Amino acid sequence: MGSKTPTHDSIPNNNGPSSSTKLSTGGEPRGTHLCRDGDSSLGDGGNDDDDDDDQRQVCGDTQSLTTQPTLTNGSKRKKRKSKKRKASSLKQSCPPRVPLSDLFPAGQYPEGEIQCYEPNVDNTARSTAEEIRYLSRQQLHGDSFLNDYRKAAEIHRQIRQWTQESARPGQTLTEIAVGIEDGVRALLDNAGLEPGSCLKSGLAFPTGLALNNCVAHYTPNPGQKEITLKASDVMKVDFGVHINGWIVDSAFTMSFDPTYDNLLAAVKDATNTGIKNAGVDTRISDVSAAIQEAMESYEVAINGKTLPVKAVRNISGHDIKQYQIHGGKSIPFVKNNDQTKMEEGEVFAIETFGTTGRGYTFDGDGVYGYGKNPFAPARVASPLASARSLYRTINENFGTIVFCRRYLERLGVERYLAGMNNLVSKGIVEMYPPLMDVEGSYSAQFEHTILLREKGKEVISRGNDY
Ligand SMILES: [Co+2]
Repeated sequence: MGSKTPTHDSIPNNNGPSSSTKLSTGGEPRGTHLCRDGDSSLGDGGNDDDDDDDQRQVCGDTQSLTTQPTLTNGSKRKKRKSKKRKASSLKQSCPPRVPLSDLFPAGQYPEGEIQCYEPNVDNTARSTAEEIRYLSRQQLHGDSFLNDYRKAAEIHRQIRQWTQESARPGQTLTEIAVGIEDGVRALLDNAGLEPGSCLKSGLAFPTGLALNNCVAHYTPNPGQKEITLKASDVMKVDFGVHINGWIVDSAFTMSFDPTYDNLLAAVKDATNTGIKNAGVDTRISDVSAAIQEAMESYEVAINGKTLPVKAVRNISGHDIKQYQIHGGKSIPFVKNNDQTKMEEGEVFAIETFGTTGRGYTFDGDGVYGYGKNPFAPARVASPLASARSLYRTINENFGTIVFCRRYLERLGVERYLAGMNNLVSKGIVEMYPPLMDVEGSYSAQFEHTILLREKGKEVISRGNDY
């Protein structure tokens, strides 16, 4: 999930030179794969059959940035789960419904990609204030914290792999979103229907399925006109998994037409460049500049017209705090003078958005989701009974986790719109609208969550796909 940033009017609109050397990377994931089992990473390696080796993808693999991640092209054979397999060689089902704790009976989840900090980074000199903040983030060294975080990341990998294989033109966005959400809940082994259970684990924000010139923050709402995915659409898929409020925020882009391969490649490159440049004591402005340079070295030809890929100016990457998707630090995708540094123990969502449009978003019609203001009082004094009861529901089930109307309605909440509008008007709940670029433009997004650990950064959501 991206965060909106203040305007940087002083930033020159530099589209950068085009590069023909980068045109080969390409546009994965484009979803050319059949749904299959035998695709999850396994606690024991799971080499029980040899006839499906050609189609196995181990999600937990670490991935070098210099290697182009490629998903294996699926063969048309569809495997069925064999009953004679031992419990320890259990495979993820299709659609994914096997709890992750069953796939990893030892309870240890795979680590993400570990990247060393750049050697020129001096992370010995910490100011006193930074030191104090660092000590308050000691949880990054706790075993259960890290293991839970890795579990959420593995769930993200398995669900997105299934999404890349199964999401197809002709499906409605509701089908795709609900498929992702049902999968996440099943793998967490938490349906999230009991009071308070969504706070233990669950979806960390509304599943984003933003098409084309809708850059970010679109999710289908109940009772509204269905959108059907088309073969010409560029779809950003942005979903989050949390355990105990610690959020894996990761996103990718799907297209079904090679026209957009360069757009996707530009944004994937920009995000990986941001990850590479992130580090303890790194100035955020340096990360932003590197991101912009990578992104704007690409161009894309659409309908015979060559267009520069622009970095979107008013959305940012962000740090993540417990139960808080946007912790307060922003990483723009364009050059800036922010002297803020990244610090040890922090968690960042490194994401970038590129567009063929203006590169500046405006609010679209409708609602993406709602999030409680972290500084809101425990109780509200509203004359509206529906606002008071809705606020109790929000506190009990979401706290400061951003949610959408579908998440509310599956809890059985009805007739909440007047109450919600009341809470929004009081500033107790923030409403998030869709973020749009100009009509006819196309945009893409890639995003990973990284942990700035003592010895290196862990790209916890890294997979074979991106
Ligand atoms: Co995000």
